[in-house]
Amino acid sequence: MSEAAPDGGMVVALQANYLEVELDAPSPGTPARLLCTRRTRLNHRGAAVHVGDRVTVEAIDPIQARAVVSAVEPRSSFLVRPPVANASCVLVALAAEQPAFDADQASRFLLTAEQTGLQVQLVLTKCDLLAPEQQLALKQRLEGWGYAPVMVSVQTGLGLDPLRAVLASQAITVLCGPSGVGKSSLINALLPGLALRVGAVSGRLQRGRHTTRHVELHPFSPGARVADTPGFNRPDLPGDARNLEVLFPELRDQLTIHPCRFRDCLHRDEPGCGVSRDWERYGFYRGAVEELLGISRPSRGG
Ligand SMILES: Nc1nc2c(ncn2[C@@H]2O[C@H](COP(=O)(O)OP(=O)(O)OP(=O)(O)O)[C@@H](O)[C@H]2O)c(=O)[nH]1
Ligand SMILES: [Mg+2]
Ligand SMILES: [Zn+2]
Repeated sequence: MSEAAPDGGMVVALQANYLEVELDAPSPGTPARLLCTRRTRLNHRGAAVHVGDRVTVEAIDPIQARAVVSAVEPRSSFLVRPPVANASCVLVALAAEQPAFDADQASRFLLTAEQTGLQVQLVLTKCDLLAPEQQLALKQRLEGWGYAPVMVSVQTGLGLDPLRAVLASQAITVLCGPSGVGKSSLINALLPGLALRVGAVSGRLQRGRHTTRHVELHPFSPGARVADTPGFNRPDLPGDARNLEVLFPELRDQLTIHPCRFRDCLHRDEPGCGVSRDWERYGFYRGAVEELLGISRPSRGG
């Protein structure tokens, strides 16, 4: 990181047209958090500014706690949805129950997270709602997907210490997942005193109510922040069928041991394909490839 300057900071939240920026090293008398607009030049370039972006601010008004963002530094990573820049670790939160575990939805969240190229940690929430043998079965199932899920419950405190250790070791951890799985509840448990709003799940499908509306970074410990994000239910598949294989840890592992004959193999029925069909997400993988090929086929007359 560059040396702390009085005008360097990080975008910690977006509110309508304003950016909330936390200064690295505020001068005496300047509040640490400033409500900022952006220079028209930045708007014109169409350069969107996102939570997690490192920025330079000018025209600081210490009394009103206002300033203007004049420059955005290049990003080291970007999570597309929810949009978070410069995260170093992505926690994908999925409920063990309420809402019930949904493998298709889970995979879509995991693919979006894997696309960042960052460390992806799976977190299974509300484990207090499952009997110990059901917890174990779900854990083993996800190990088959190439993940080592942290099993958590804010009711019993299960798994909170390992998560604290993850958060403390990362500059920016982003917590994403479907609505109602307990992301805000988890951050509240990890950061007592924060009191983020949480909402009960409802209906036959026990869906969340989209309680969190904005991405926001919260300070966890010195140099470490955690982003709470709004839940949503069905992330899009990442854009390119050819790049899908690297987003499945269990497929990556197979390919390291038995590479296919052709480098552009899509592991469907190509000659010399060495990929086994005997893994839980093979059907999902194949469906995703076909969906993406269908979408990317040029439309007639278009
Ligand atoms: N039994 C149980 N319920 C939990 C747990 N964690 C959260 N909940 C409940 O789950 C519901 C949803 O929690 P939230 O924290 O609002 O969920 P969220 O993921 O932030 O939802 P969005 O903001 O809509 O994306 C609330 O009723 C919580 O009390 C848990 O560990 N066990
Ligand atoms: Mg929330
Ligand atoms: Zn293959």
